[in-house]
Amino acid sequence: MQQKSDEQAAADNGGITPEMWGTDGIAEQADSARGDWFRKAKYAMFIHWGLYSALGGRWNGRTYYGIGEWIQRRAGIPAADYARTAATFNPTGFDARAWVKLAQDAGMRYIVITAKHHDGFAMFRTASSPFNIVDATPFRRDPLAELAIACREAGLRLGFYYSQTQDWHELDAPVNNSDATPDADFHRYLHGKALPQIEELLTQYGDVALIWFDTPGPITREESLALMKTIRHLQPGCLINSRIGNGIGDYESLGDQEIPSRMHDGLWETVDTHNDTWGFVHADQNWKSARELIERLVVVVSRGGNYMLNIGPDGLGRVPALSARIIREAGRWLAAHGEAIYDTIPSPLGALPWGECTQRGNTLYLHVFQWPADGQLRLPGVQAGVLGATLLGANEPLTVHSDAGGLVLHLPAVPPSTLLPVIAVEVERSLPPTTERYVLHNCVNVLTASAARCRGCSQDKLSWMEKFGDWKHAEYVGQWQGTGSSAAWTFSAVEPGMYYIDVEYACPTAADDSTWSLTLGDSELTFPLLATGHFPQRRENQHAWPLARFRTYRIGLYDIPAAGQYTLTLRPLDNDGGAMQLVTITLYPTAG
Ligand code: JFZ
Repeated sequence: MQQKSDEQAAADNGGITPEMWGTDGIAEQADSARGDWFRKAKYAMFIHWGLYSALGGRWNGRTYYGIGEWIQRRAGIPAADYARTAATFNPTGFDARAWVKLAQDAGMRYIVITAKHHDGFAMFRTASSPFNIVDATPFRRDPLAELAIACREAGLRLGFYYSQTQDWHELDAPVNNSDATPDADFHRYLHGKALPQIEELLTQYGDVALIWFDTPGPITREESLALMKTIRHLQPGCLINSRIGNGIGDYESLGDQEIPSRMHDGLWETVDTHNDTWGFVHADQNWKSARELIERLVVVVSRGGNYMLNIGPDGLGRVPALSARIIREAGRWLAAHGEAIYDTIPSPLGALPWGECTQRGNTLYLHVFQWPADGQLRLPGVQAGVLGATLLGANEPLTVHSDAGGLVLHLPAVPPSTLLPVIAVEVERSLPPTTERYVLHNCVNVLTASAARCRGCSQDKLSWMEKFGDWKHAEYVGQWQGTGSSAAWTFSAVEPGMYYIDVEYACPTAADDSTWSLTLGDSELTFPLLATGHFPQRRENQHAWPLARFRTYRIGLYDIPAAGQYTLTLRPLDNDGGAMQLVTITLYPTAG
């Protein structure tokens, strides 16, 4: 397939370029005082709400799947037509206290709401543009003012999302704006609308926890600094996320819905959404379950980050009922297990095959994703004395013994009826960090691309969207340089046992039938690659092309004969498979 030039691709996409979406790295980090509350809070509510919420992913009788807040761009709605929808925007069901109550029931500690998204419509009282909810709609109320009061009453912090670069209503903000003219003057937009509105946000609503910028695109360092200076001047305690652009800001926002595969340093967050859109879309009922939400929160927190989960209220201001119900269900788990989340630090233990670990003081919180059928939960490699171990929510102390492989906790055969069981283990001293990896026979063991040692191949990340704006991410090992290249994982097995081996990879047609080898000690499995197919290219997608799909194939069975250290090595046996992208290798235990 012929690769399009970047310019050609950008023109086809109405100017949507990869840089637009990209999140910048971050050079500075909040001083500990400014970031302290953020570091402890862990869980937040993100709210995308605007004129697009009333459209709900529909325009002229057609449904647009994917992120609803981009409907203006996706459906090619002229700015004037889009602006006219304000005349009927009347969210009489909006109740700030009800939203805040939901956040509290959910166990969320702060709220960030879209003050102005890319459509340019201000969801607050502003003297800087008539295109706002107070002046342009029959509603006439300022929802941010009501939300600020409700948050203050409840003791929740409130922050504002502000789209600083994209503004599809303003001819002077040319990025992604099909109506923009050659004499567009970004400086005029920045100083005439963006900065004044940010000043309003920082002076009309009391303490602002943070300003959440987005899609920095081509914004210059000078412009990012001007935004930062305004914020520092008006509210020195207000945090700024990395999407202000140009490597500044107080904390890092990872790619949308990106959950890192291992420890990540500094102050950071993962933003996630409950379904596949941020703004309300009628057609999207693909809600993550309460268990999934808790798992995602736990994984992020155990890697050192905050988890901000988005809800998309509809055009009347109502949170979709199923979304609220599921978020409350997750909240009941947090009410009982909050000590394992808030104000914790990442686990000192390396990757645990059965779950995740957080820590406060000398207490380890073990989040057991896979409850062991034999009742033995291993903390491999841990040799510290244990002062006590309990299942959160139960009073019975758990028995613990230690052997050459580490600590073993004896669990009841039947897991407790909670979304995700957590065990608190008090150790006699703080544990040194470990990096060793283990494979256990009473759980499914996943070896990830990011944990591989590469020779003649390399680790990389891939992001793609399937509908539109619903970002997916994968880390993989790729760019194999033929025979002689290899990826290897070293681990310890604490007991003998047999395992099925599942390999998850993407393989373009060109690499089909290339032969590969996976060795473990003296045993070798060889297998041919099977082409996995690829996503058809759409006008709206902008990734490197072609984009293969990931699939999982079982390639055989290994017998691990005895406890000990092993190395699993993957390598091509010919030079045809260089484009194979390996994501995970799973060791799936079986009896025998
Ligand atoms: C942006 C917005 O365009 C979108 O509408 C939504 O508000 C979301 C939270 O943020 O989209 C992005 C921004 C950055 C990345 C992906 C989508 N990224 O860095 O991967």
